[in-house]
Amino acid sequence: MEGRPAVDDAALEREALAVLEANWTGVATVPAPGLYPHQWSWDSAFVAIGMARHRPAQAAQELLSLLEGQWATGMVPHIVFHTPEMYFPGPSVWRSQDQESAPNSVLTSGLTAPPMHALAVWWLWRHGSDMAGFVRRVFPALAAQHHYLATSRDLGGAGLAAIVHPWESGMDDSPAWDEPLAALPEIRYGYRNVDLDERHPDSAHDRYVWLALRYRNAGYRSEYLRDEHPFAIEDPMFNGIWLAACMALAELAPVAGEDPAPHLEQAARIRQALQERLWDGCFHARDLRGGDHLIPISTVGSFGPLLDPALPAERVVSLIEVLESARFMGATGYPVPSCEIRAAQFDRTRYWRGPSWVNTNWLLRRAAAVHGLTHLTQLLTTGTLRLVRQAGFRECFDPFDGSGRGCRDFSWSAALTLDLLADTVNG
Ligand code: 2M8
Repeated sequence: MEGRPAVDDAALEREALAVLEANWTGVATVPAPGLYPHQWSWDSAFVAIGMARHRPAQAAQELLSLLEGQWATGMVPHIVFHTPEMYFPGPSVWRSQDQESAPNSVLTSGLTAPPMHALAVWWLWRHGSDMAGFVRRVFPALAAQHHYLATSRDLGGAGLAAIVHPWESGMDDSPAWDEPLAALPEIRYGYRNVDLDERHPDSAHDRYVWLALRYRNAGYRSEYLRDEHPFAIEDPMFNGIWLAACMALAELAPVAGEDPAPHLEQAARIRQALQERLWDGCFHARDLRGGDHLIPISTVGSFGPLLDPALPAERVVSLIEVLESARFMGATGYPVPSCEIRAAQFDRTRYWRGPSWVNTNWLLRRAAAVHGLTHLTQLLTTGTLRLVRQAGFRECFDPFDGSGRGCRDFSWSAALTLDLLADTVNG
């Protein structure tokens, strides 16, 4: 389905629902037909958020299907393979079936992804109806996911979760990972995914695969991650999302008959560590390996901690200044470039190195709303809707001219459009 410009909100909503219907497999929603034929973790959370007001039962099923792939360690994998559809790196790379803690019913990857899921369940509870039973059912899984992050991923020992692969950030090719990737050995496997080739800087994809294989060969052990794995980064977006997810769990706890206190305490630990470890005038990712330092580039991920309603007011002001400045959305026609535009690595055409994405726009809009920044909230809503109206539900967009890039009929672009439209309608 090509992105026809939808003139009115009702038409846009119908088109979004049609895309999601086409991408629904009966079990879960694929991110896009063809290139992404399985279930991706944070994609499913965004789909559930968008479907919350329209098809809450399907949104709940989406999350249950994803959680079917959760490991006994609590780890929620970044891909769940419900079908034998070809994809690289697929089950033969991850070999989840060889892991005692991996589920028997589905094959999965061995990495995780930004923990959006408690926030998605909270969204469903808030906007769907009759969700208390669903909340009670998934609460233990979400708590286990957070426990896994707090125990197996606190590689810096200060309360933040570290990502151990660029894929875990969801912002795979972000320039923030260039330097830590460049410190890895030069790898040439020779096998390439032609569809992905144009996206990745030279040899990056081989390094991605190499990192994944090292982790797999170490049996996905947390001791290996702590002591040996050569890529470990505290990312402000991943941790900002985790903090918001902890707050969501705390609000859901009474519905599930659980104590909110541990989740609020977890959120407070993340909050403190974000301030102490990732702030230097803006939030930056910390490389725990290359001499333990902050990576000096601002990306859309730098704004993740804005999702925290308790972020100190002066930090909110500084971050919003950067976001609205000519470094980010102040100089582009459309919100929000994935990398600051004055950086040498900025590239308006390359996936996660410049283009605007609907999911990060949605997250920043949520952050703006949480801080009562009405004007910015509206700007992000209308700017994002303008992108999809003009270019369709593309994977990402040129932040200067709004033209679409990457896949067409991309699920989270369609789903989050539904959420933006609902909020527009309801004021
Ligand atoms: C992209 O990630 C996959 C690897 O997992 C890829 O590069 O092929 C990212 O944009 C990620 O955030 C997203 O979840 C995934 C599926 O949409 O695609």
